[in-house]
Amino acid sequence: MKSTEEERAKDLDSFHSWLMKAVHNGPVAVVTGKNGDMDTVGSAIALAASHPRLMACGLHLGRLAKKMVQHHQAPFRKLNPNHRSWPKDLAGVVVVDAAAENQTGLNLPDVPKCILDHHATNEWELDDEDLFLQWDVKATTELVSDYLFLHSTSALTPQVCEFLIAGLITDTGRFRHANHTSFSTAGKLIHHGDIDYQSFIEFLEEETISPSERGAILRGMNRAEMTEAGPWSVVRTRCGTLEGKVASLLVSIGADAVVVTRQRDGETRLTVRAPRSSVKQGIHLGNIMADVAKKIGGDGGGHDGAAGWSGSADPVAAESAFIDAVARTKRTE
Ligand SMILES: [Mn+2]
Repeated sequence: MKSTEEERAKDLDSFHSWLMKAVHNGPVAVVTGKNGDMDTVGSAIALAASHPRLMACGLHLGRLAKKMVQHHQAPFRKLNPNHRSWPKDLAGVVVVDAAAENQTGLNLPDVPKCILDHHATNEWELDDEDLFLQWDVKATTELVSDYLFLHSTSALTPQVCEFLIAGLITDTGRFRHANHTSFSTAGKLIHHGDIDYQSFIEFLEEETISPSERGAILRGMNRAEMTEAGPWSVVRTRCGTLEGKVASLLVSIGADAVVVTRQRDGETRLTVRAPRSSVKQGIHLGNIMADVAKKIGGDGGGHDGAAGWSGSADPVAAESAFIDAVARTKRTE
């Protein structure tokens, strides 16, 4: 994890050299994480704006990312999971905001790779030609903003600034888990892009939940139960959609951690959240989910206060594995 200013400036120089060499050799794909959240899509689109040979692409656009892409008619190529027809002259791949190759949902081509990420855990396997930037920042768009401010200011159009700040807003939960660097990046972007922040936030927050989704959220809330996990109290529930939303709502009522389980098409998914107070007392959900994956298979990881796991294990077994791991976490005062 790079955290000092010099380390980061050095990283950005290496990244710039890597990228300039790659685009000199041919087109470069900027690949998003498969969840298509605003941070991964905002990072990819903003970075791709810095050079005509860069193309943002990925498996999926999440709800907000789709709204932003449509609103700005931003270039983004949607790929299908079996996608193999990469351009023959493709000279490199930049992966943004994904902690492992399988988090892209794609089979990446055999070209030099560069990873830009801010997850606490990662499972990338890298070659000599590859580059890995892992920063302890609140959003990958922070890293991309720093890069563009330093090496490609002309790419920072008002639209690009909006993509970057949108990723920062969503990954910090509307700045609830922000720190001084995320605030200062946000301030720079608002100033540079001349963004009317209040209209922008109103645009982002316009109601996009359909009546059937509202029903699903209410059922998720209705099924929620409190359970003891060693020294921690965990709220658990099942929900068919918008698990992140349900988890955040449940955290706000005061649990030490929340786990939302979803099962669909033979795949089980856990979405977990914890308030800052639990993180300060020793909970690290990203590490816990990495442990769960070691124990029952599947893929797990994330941040200290927000993480996920997915795999083929039975939902009850998966949820128990999470609760056991929490129970084994010591609570410090
Ligand atoms: Mn992110």
